Amino acid sequence: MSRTLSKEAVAKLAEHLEKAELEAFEVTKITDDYPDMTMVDATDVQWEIRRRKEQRGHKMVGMKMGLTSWAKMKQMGVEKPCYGFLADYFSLSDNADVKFDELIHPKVEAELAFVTNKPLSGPDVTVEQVLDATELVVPAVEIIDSRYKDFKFDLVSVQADNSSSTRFVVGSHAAKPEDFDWATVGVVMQKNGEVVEVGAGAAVLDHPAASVAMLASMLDERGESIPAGTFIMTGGITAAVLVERGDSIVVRYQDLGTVSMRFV
Ligand code: OOG
Ligand code: MG
Repeated sequence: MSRTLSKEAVAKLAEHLEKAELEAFEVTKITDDYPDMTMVDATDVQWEIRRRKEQRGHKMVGMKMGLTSWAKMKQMGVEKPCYGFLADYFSLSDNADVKFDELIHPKVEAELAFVTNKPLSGPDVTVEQVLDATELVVPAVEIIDSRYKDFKFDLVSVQADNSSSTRFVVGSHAAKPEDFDWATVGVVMQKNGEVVEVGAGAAVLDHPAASVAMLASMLDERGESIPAGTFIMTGGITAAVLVERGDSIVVRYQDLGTVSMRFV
């Protein structure tokens, strides 16, 4: 797959999408104006958004995979995963008040996150290799907020928009990779006390560690890899749940505690 966008177009699209993120307004999906854009172009735009944040002094604190479960792919009408970066200010503490005004139309997702202790690189990383390179697995809830009108996009548009990344909350219970069978760990999401989604780790590519392996392979296409010490969110286990101001979310993880937040 090759590039179709000029450097100027990449810079312009990155500025456009980042402004929409920072000022919380929705935009039309960028493939409407650039129908020939490829995933390589989209990833160029995403890396340019990342460069802009780093230039302003933000630190990168991890990576995320998106659309790694059938529930999510079906919900969004997309058939392949995407990825994104996590900047320092995306991270909120457990029980946080999430400021609704800073967001457009947020949704929440129950995920598992892996923290690596060895580098992972190349197109053929296995689940076993990921587990061997994992220091900890932690429950994490992602708040996504597509900058696109009505949350409607294609894979190219969403990859350029840093895969809808906006905030995340990490739980306080961490486990060793060998402590649980990550495919069968259950999650229950409650909104305002009512169960709205349930699922298990295997919803993500049969095993959430497979999502880390897929990230290594997607990064490898650009000559990049996953360094030791990387925090990686592996993708929503269930469909994402739309929230409104005033909603409170609790996600219960089997034997791994809860992660909560309130939208204010
Ligand atoms: C894209 C991001 C999806 C996940 O965990 O599947 C994602 C979107 O649905 O807006 O983060
Ligand atoms: Mg997610």
